[in-house]
Amino acid sequence: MRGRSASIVLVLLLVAVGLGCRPETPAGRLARELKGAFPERAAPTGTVRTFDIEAREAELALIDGGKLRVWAYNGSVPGPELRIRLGETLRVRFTNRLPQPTTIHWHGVRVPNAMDGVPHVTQPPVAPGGTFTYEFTPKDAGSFWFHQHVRSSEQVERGLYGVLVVEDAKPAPYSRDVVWVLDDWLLDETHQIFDRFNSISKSAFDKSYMAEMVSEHDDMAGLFQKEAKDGRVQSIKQLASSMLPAVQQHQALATQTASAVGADVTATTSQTQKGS
Ligand SMILES: [Cu+2]
Repeated sequence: MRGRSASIVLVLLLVAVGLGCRPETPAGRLARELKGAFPERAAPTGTVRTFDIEAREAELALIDGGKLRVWAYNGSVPGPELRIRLGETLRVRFTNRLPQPTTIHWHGVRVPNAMDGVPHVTQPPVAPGGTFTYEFTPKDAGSFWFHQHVRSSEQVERGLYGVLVVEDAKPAPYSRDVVWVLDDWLLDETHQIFDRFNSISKSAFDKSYMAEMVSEHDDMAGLFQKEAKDGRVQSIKQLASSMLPAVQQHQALATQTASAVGADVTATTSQTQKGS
């Protein structure tokens, strides 16, 4: 009997030693170090702040008297400033009046997953004419921004972003709180937004992803060739010659991948053949 209990004690000891010696993973270390640094859950006071946001095309008056066509939340760029207090629940009744699907992402805000606005992952994209209600109680005070999350290189560039300020539950006294949002526009010769958004990610959420990729590499290759031929700018010439092989390699890879996934690249590949 005595031998048996001794061996049980020994086994327990070995288990304890084994647990203690297991090396800590980086994620485990982070979790331990940050424990208690941020509230794990929101503490809703029960007050709900409701905002209506509509994404639609709009025109902004420019200081030179011109009009800039943009896509905007509630007709302004940046969009509305949403201001709530910590503990209050934000409810945004969103309507999409754009010609493209879209979502809203709450940048840097710890939201429930379903409110994160990642199309096809946490919610279906909001189709043109569709609506979606975002509702969450922030866990942290702070100044955040929100923006769309579909074809971002186009939709952010066209103006779809705004500010969310979550004030402390008892804000420190101040005379004035001013929010600045800085951005720049890339305009074309007609003084409108340059509408070649030039990113493969812009079409990541529709079926044209691979086709776009092929076409964009085609554009880049063509541009480099043209600039190099014109010889207008020496540095562009050098850039063109150094980058062209890489661009062509990517173009070939994109074409292969596109045909492997069955993307429709007939239009763009025929251009490629014509151009080269
Ligand atoms: Cu973001």
